[in-house]
Amino acid sequence: MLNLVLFGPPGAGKGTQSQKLIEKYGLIHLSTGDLLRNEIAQGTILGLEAKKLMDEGLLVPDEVVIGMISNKLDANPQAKGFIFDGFPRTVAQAAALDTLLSEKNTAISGMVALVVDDQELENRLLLRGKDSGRPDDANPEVIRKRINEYNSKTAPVAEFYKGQDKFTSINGIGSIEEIFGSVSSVVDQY
Ligand code: B4P
Repeated sequence: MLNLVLFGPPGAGKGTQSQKLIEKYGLIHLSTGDLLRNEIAQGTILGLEAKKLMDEGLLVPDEVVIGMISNKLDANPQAKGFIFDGFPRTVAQAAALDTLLSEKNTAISGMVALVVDDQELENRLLLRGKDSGRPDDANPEVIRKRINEYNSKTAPVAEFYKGQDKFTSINGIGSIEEIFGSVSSVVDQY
């Protein structure tokens, strides 16, 4: 199986590149952000709890997102592989993902990190906020909080995969096609 973790700060292009990768490699896209927004749209209790945190730019609790990913892995037993987009976002989530995959006799093939500077991230998210309707994209203060959450809780996840020799970083600034070319050349080596 090909199991890819697409990594990077908010607005780095994870969702954008995932759409192209699922077409090219026939993988299942698991975005915890999309799964949470789906819960919010359906008005579930989980969604109501998550919304408070997401609107403030904070991460939702590990057990919530780990449970969602576990359900999705179980629901797709025939998958050729998965793209994990926006997950894992903490070292605890990364360790839980290793356990879930090893129970299915598989493992992460590699992590590709998209590197983008903070000013570019803020510009992209504010631009998307004009028509996304996402409260967490609308306010520069919330965007900075998301970037701070990334730096304190999510950035250490890169060390986790470096320790397993599964980490590659690429430049996330440039055209979407150029970046897709760089990501694909890494994935082709898995
Ligand atoms: P996510 O939905 O994962 O959102 P994101 O970090 O903003 O990244 P996204 O994938 O949407 O953006 P992209 O970079 O593609 O998370 C939202 C919230 O959910 C989190 O803050 C957290 O509260 C919660 N959450 C999610 N997962 C969690 C977890 N595992 N644990 C705890 N909490 C969790 O694109 C951004 C913009 O850039 C787009 O407008 C795009 O068009 C543009 N763009 C992309 N590539 C570009 C390029 N090359 N040049 C110019 N613009 C580009």
